[in-house]
Amino acid sequence: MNLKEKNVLILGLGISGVSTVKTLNRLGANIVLSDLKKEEELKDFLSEISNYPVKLYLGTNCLPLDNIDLIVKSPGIPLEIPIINEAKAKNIEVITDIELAYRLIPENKFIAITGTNGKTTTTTLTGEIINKAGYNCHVTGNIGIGILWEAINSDKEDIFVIETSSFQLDSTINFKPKVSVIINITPDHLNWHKTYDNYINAKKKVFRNQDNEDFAILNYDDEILRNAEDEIISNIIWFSVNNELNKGVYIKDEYIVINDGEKLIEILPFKDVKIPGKHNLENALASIAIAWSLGIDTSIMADVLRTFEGVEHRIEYVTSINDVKFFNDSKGTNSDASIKAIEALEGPIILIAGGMDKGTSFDDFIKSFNGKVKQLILLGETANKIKETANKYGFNNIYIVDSMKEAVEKSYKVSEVGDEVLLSPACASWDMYKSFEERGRVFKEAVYSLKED
Ligand code: UMA
Repeated sequence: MNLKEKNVLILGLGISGVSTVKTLNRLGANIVLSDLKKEEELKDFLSEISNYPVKLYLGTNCLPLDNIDLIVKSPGIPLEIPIINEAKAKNIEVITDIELAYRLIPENKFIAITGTNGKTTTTTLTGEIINKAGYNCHVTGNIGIGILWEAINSDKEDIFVIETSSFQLDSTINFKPKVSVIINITPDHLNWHKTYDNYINAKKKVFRNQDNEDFAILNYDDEILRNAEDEIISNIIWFSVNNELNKGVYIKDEYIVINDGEKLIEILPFKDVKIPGKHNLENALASIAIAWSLGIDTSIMADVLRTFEGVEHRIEYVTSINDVKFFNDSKGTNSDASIKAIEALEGPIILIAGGMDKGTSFDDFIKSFNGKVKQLILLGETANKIKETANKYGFNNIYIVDSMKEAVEKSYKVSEVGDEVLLSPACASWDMYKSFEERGRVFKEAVYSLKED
C-alpha cells in the first residue's frame, strides 16, 4: 500500500497512535493527528513523537477533512462521533491499525487471537511456543504493543501473533489472518457495541475474509461458535475441554490429545500444564491447536506448557502476609473473566471488585460466589450497582470504599488465616485508572505497603 504524500489523519494519541505516527512517517505520509485530550494530559505520548512532523489538533476531534485520504483511528474510539460520520459521508476510509498492518505486509503469517477472555494468556503462550520452535515471532496488538511499528520493522518470514479486540476487528475490511482464533464469546463492551449481536459480529470478522487455505480455531464448548460452523470457509480446528472430538484438540484419559481424524497424538497430562484453572486449560488447548496448524513439533508444545507461568494481572499471585494470599486479577474486566478467577481459586475469597460501567449485568457474577466468596469490597462507578445485585441474591457482606488502598487495607483487616484476597473487578478500569495495568500496579503497591507496616 503506497501512502507516500497521502494525507492521513490519526485519531487518538495512545499506544496505537504513537506506533501509527512512526510507521506513517516511515512511509512518507503527511500526518495529521487529533485527540480529545489536551497537551498536558498527553505529555508522555507527545514526547514519543516529538521528532516527527505531525500537524496536531489537541483538545478536539473537530478539524477540516477536506484533504484527508485515510483515517486510522485508535481502536476504542466509537464509530458514531461526528468526525467519523463526516468522513463516511465524504467516502474517506476509516480503519484501525490491524487493517493497515495487513495491507502493508499481507504476505506475512498473521495469527489473530480474539475472544472475550483468555486473549492475553493465549497470545503470550502461543508466542512462546512459536519462538521456541525457532520462528521469529511478534507478539503484538491489544496486548499493549502497537502492531504497525512491529509490522514495518519485520521480515517476510516473521509470524505475527496478534491479540485482537472487538474494537479493532469492527473496523477491518480486508484483514485476513492465516489463523483466526476465537476462544469464547460472552457479553462485554455492550456500551460500545450497543448490542450483543454487534459484539458477536465484530468478533466473527476475524474469520470472514479467510479462504480454504487458512485455519479457524474455535472452542467447541461455546454454543455461539459451534453454531457458526456454516459461516466459515477456512479449515476449522475445534478444541474442547468438555467433549471428545472426531477431530481436534481435547482431553482424553487425563491427557491433552490431538485427534488428526485418523490417530490420537498425546501431548501431555493436563495436570502438567503449569497455569492454573479450567479457563487456562481452554487457553492451552487453543495454543496447541494454533501450533498444530503451523506444523510445530508436539514436544515443543508440551515443554512450553510445563513451564509457562502465565501473565501479569491475570490471577497473578502477589504475596502472602500472615497466611493470607493476595492475587491480582486486574485483567478481570468483565463478569465472565472474574467468574473464571473465582473458580480458579480455592477460597475462602475476599473479593475486591467494581470499576467502569459497561452496561452489563452482574447477576451471573454474584451467582458464581457459591459460598466461596465471604466478603465483597467494592469501589468505582459500579459499586452501588454490584451491591444492589448482591443484596438481591442475599449476599450482604459488603463494604464500599473510595480507593484501592482503602480496599486492600480493609480486605486485610477482615481476613483470617487461609483466606485469599482477590482483586478481580469484573469491570473496566477507566473510571479511576488509565488502564487495567495501572490498576493492577496500584493494587500490588498497596499490598506490598501492608507488608511494610
Ligand atoms: N480519544 C479521542 N476521541 C474519542 C475517544 C478517545 O480522541 O472519542 C483519544 C483518547 O483521548 C486517547 C486516545 O484516543 O488519548 C486512545 O487511547 P486508548 O487508551 O483508548 O488507546 P491506545 O493507548 O492506543 O490503546 C489501544 C488499545 N485500547 C483500547 O482498545 C481501548 C489497547 O488495548 C491496546 O493495547 C493498544 O491500543 C495497542 O494495540 C487495551 C484495552 O483495554 C489493553 N483494550 C480493550 C480490552 O482489552 O478490553 C479492548
